[in-house]
Amino acid sequence: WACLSAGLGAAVHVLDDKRGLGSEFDGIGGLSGGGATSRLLVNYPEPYRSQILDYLFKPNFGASLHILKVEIGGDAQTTDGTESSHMHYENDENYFRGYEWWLMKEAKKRNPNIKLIGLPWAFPGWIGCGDDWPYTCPDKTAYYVALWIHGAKVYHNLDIDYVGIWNERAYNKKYIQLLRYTMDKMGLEQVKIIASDNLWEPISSSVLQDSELYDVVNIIGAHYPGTLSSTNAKKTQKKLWSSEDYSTVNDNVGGGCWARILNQNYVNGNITSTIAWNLVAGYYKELPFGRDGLMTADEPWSGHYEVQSPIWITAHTTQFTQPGWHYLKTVGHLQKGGSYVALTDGKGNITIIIETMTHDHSICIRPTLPPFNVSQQNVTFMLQGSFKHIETLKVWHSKFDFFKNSSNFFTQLNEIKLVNGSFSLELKLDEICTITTISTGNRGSFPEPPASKPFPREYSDDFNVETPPFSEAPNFADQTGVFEYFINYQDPGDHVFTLRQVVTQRPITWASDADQTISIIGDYKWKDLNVTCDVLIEKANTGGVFVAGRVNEGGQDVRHAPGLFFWIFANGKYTVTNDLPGKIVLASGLSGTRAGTWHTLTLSIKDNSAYGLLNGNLLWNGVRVLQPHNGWAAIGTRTFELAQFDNFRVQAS
Ligand code: 147
Ligand code: CA
Repeated sequence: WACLSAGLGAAVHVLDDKRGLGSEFDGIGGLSGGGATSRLLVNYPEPYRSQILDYLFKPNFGASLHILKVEIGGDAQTTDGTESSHMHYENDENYFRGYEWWLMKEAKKRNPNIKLIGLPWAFPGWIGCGDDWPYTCPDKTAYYVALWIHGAKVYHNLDIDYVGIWNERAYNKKYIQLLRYTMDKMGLEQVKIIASDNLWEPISSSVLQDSELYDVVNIIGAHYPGTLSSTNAKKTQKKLWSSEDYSTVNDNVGGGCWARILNQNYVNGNITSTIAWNLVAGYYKELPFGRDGLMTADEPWSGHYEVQSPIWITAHTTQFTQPGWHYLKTVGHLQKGGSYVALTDGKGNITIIIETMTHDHSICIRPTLPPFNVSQQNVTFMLQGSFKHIETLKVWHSKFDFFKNSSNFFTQLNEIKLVNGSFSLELKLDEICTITTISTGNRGSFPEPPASKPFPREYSDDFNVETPPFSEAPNFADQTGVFEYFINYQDPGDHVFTLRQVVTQRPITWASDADQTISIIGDYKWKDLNVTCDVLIEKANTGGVFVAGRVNEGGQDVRHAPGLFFWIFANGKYTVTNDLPGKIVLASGLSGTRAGTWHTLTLSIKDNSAYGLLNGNLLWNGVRVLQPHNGWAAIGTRTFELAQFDNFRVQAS
């Protein structure tokens, strides 16, 4: 069927290195963060967690990624959750928060050559010197980012290769210069700067107009370029990267999108690296951009994960090329649609990747895909220059089938024997072929993972972990603020180990974080449930905490999340509200609650009625809940304030 040798009458494409090579190839990557996209991955039981990591990073196994890009956590909401900063406060430094350090180490364990990139989406509030802006005190911001890179080396022996400026937000010349200066002073001269992780403009014209800026920007990174780059971008002669791309549901159209842009970003845009948002969909599916990862791992409670087509599409390029290879000058479009690229290591190896994705089967989330046609065709490739005497080539093949469920991904076909340096192919629609001298290609596999299961209906956590592997408790997905394991050394015994909300000032945000903090957990489909939690308000007089059910929105939409929220305050009052902002009050009254003492809150919702207990006694009853009908359970605080939570328990029916 596929990639079969074809007869005469085929269009001829010459692959030649005699007149020099094209651009240097910089690799294919995945992005963890922007934000909290790997949140649920980290708590998978073994062996499943290692299997997922193997599918992503292990050379000659699955996606075998060349690049891992991570968010430099800024304590703020960055699409699907918040990621922790290494400096919550100005005098605070901790390089063991969150999971990106762990992820980078797992990637490096599998592939010591993987390139690492860090990029901030948000910053802790103190960075702004009183302004909601990271460039008021650019020296602070530069020092903060350089410390993250330095900490990666000192505490984790991780060499960060590239750093960005501020995801899809403003850049600032003085800041970029200061970042370069600060990194150099700290011995981080080898770290290259990507700017500006937005569009090709205005960074390209800035760099062209300003020789000082030109000198400190190493790579122009643009997002979702639709395979094109601008005239100015090319004029800079800098490397051009699609430093964030894809963001498409990982079904087969998502795989088709990825196949098309991996080739055509170079063919059309001279773009030499493409990075997928996101690496792995490890967040509750109902959060924004659900399943927009190269694969899915969002059920640590069952161990179930899914390896979708984008993993195997990635393998078509990554297993047969490396950063540092060069594209040939002879790449392009096929006569009847589709594209081909060819790359070489400069030592005689060649890898050719061909895709014939049709329009409707390769639509990405953005930008709009202009119409084009692809039809079945015969093509001939003629190898010249260093490749003239190659006798056989390996063939790896994928075929998308959108009609019957018979897609076929990343299978090895019979070798091609070249005749006078030529070979011909009969190309069908929606196919990917890799034709290569590299013989290490391999389709890795593991036994089927466990079946998918919903989040357990009965779930509890006492947070009694002396040396937790991560700073966050499993399955809690922070949506505003940061919730960390905490030890009360002074406590007589009941609440030594707790979970504490630690962000005390509104961050310099990337999304519209709520004015309250909130961490969600459980199953979005939950309707009727009891949530119980011991809570400690730490902020005297004005502090407050809540437990909630049916929390119906999260991620970058969390600010106005509907749900049923049971609040107690340090001023001795309680409220029951239908929303996180607390604008829709369903009940209120006196509770006698105060800061500095533990209280137990219980929220019970059944059908369209709810009641609340304080320390086991009925506080309010018969509150009518007309909507929402379902959602996650949650805990949180009234403002950016310290508070603790213990003995969390949920029973859903
Ligand atoms: C990107 C962000 O950088 C990611 O963190 C994630 O939110 C991703 C989801 O698709 O989107 O931000 C974009 C938001 C809007 C556009 C492009 C990127 N847009 O409208 O073109
Ligand atoms: Ca405890």
